[in-house]
Parts: sequence; structure tokens; C-alpha cells
Amino acid sequence: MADGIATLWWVMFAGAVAILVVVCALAIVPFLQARRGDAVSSRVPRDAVWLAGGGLAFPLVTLTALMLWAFVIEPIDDAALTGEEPVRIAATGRQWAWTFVHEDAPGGALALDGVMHVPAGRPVEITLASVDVIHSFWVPRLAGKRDAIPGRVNTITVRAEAPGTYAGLCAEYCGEGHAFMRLEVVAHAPEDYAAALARLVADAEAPR
Ligand SMILES: [Cu+2]
Repeated sequence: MADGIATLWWVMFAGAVAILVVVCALAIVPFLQARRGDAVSSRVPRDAVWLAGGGLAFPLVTLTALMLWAFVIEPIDDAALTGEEPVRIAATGRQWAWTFVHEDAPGGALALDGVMHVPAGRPVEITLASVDVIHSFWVPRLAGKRDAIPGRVNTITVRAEAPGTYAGLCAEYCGEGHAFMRLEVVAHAPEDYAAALARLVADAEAPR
């Protein structure tokens, strides 16, 4: 989820900065030694040590550690959210809008354009479909992006930790209206969710 992705990003950033600093420091060493008139050959390790250590061992260790972090240790995957019965919402992308069908709404299903209502603190299983081209569902504060592909149904499970409004957008270029293909996730306090859905259903049914 979004927390895991952010943590992974910071770990990679810190690692990249550390490597950059060390490489820059090592690059300066020969110049300093030459300036002091030291015999370079007696101070620095031989080429083979640099090649095996810096060229093979170091990348192998750091990249393996990062891969383990990404795939094993840090569970970014939806699996982190299993175990609790999710709220189900069916999302459909089209040029250029999202429709969200709230399957748990009283009286069947409530379809809303551009806005999705969820309970905070509970997993929400969102199925993603498209009726025309590839779109991508992305709410940065909740999770990574996931594509909505014509002819198949993808699933993403998210959880809003606190009540509030979370902005989202289509993250796959889908035509001239792509930039305006936005969405909102409104998270309600869990105890208010049923009432909020009932209110939305009543609004949708009210004559205009
Ligand atoms: Cu798009």
C-alpha cells in the first residue's frame, strides 16, 4: 500500500545517497594522494580487488537486499489487507470518466460518476474494468496505480486509514480528455458509512 511504497522509496533514496557519497569520496582519494606525493601503487588495492569488490560483490549484495525488501520483507501487495471482509466497489473507466458501483449500498447497487464512498479503516476491494481503452486507477495516498484494461477485470484492494477526501486520477494516457479524468475517494468514519450510503441512494432516487 501507499505507506509501503513510500518507505521503499525512502530506503532506496537513502541507499542511493550513501553510494553516491562513498563513490565521490573514493574518486577524490587518488588526487589527494598524488598531491601529497604518495606512491599510489602502494596505497590503493589492486585492480582485481576493485573489480571483484566494487563491480560484483557490492551490487550483488545491495541489489539482492533491495529485491528481498521489495518482494518479501515489505508487503506492498494486497495480501497485507486480507483477513477482513472487504467492501466491494466496481470501477469502470471510459473516455474520460470513472463510474463507481457501490455493491453494498442499500437496495442493490449505487452508481456514482467520479466519486467513490468508502469506510475508513476497512479494506475496499475495487474491481477495475474499461469499456474502451486502457485507463489506470491511481489514488496516490492509498496505493500504487493499477490498470483498467478492456476485456479483463483487475482488482486492487485499498484501505483509507482516516476519514477524509483522497484525490485520484487516471494514470495511463487515454486520449485528449485524459488530464481531466479525475476521481475522488471519500472515506467516512466506519459508523457513519451505512448512513452515508443510504443518503446517497436517497439523493440518487430523488426526482429532479
Ligand atoms: Cu487516462
